[in-house]
Amino acid sequence: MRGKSGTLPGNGQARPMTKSASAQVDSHIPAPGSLGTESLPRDRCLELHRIMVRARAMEERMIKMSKSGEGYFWIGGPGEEAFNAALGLLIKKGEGPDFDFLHLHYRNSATMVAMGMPMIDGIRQMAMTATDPHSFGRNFPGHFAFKKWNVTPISSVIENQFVIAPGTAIVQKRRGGDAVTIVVGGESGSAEGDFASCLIWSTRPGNELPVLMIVMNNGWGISTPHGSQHGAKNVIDRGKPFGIPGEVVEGNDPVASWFAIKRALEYCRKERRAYMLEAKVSRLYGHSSSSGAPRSSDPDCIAMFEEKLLVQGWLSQEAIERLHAEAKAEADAAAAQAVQEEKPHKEHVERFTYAPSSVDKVYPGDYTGVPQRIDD
Ligand SMILES: Cc1ncc(C[n+]2csc(CCOP(=O)(O)OP(=O)(O)O)c2C)c(N)n1
Repeated sequence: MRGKSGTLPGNGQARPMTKSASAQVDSHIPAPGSLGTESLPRDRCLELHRIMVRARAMEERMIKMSKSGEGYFWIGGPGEEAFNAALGLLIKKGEGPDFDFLHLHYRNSATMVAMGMPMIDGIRQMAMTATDPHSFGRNFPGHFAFKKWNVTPISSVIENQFVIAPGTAIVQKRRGGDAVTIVVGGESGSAEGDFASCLIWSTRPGNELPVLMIVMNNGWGISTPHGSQHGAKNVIDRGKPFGIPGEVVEGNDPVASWFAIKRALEYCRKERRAYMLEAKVSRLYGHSSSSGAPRSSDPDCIAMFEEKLLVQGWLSQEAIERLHAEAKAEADAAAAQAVQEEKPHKEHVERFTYAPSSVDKVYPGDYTGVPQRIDD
């Protein structure tokens, strides 16, 4: 089947193709370099594109909030949408050890959107509202925490997720099944000892763990170029002495990312061992609002994917513009609503500091004060 046209909700009419254009395209978009052996069909490509556009619109509205006083500090994921959208769709989503555990970093917004997070929930964190389901308005934006999907709290102290991840993977290994632990961080953070701890704990002989270690390589650690600090050619090379297979993927391409993530997850699910992925990505608005969040000249994964969708004839220029406008309107409406919502109260500051425990006598509940003396 060649150049199939049609509509998807919100995607508008596909552009009618000329004969010569239809001769050049197929019903799938191939991953670059795969010689067509790995390709995704139209509906999946349009789904990925729509997630990427909505995640970008959410983040751009949040950047605006950081400048307008509707929020303060901003950090987030523009430039990582292609890889993160694919990741979100490939996760075995749910709560508890039979589902994938996610130890994400602060640029994973498109993963959360792909998993089904409503835009307003990301924006609520930016607006610091009590209704923010991730931190009740008490953390930076992009610092998701969502128990129902095994999204463990994201920390702004970089890389500690890599030393926590083996913990959930140990539980999954003991339990059996095919659920895995996925841990994500930046390439600069991989210089931290926590990254080395993950390599060691994931590969102890006889105790190998189903951990997918993902390094999002945007080439920068705030203002320090990666190349000036790391002697290894690729970050994944650091897994080799531990017997961890790995792959470097063009993270700006959603199709290449899809197949690399799929391969990695299949390995971890089946072999119950660690795998490493390094995604080359862009950083489109600098490190954070602290550097003004200016738009960079890095390649834009959305624009690049749209060129392919146009060639396929799956979206017209008008349909693309309409999609962006719809996403922007959704983000604007979410921001307008979020800023009206309840703010946290001072008595909320220490809530949910500790999880309730049925076995801990000292801190049995959500501990928010000095423990009482226990008399046996
Ligand atoms: C333990 C720790 N050290 C330093 C910092 C300050 N810091 C915040 S982000 C960052 C750079 C992170 O770069 P990278 O890991 O490549 O991720 P990126 O932000 O580029 O996605 C640093 C050094 C921190 N938050 N935590």
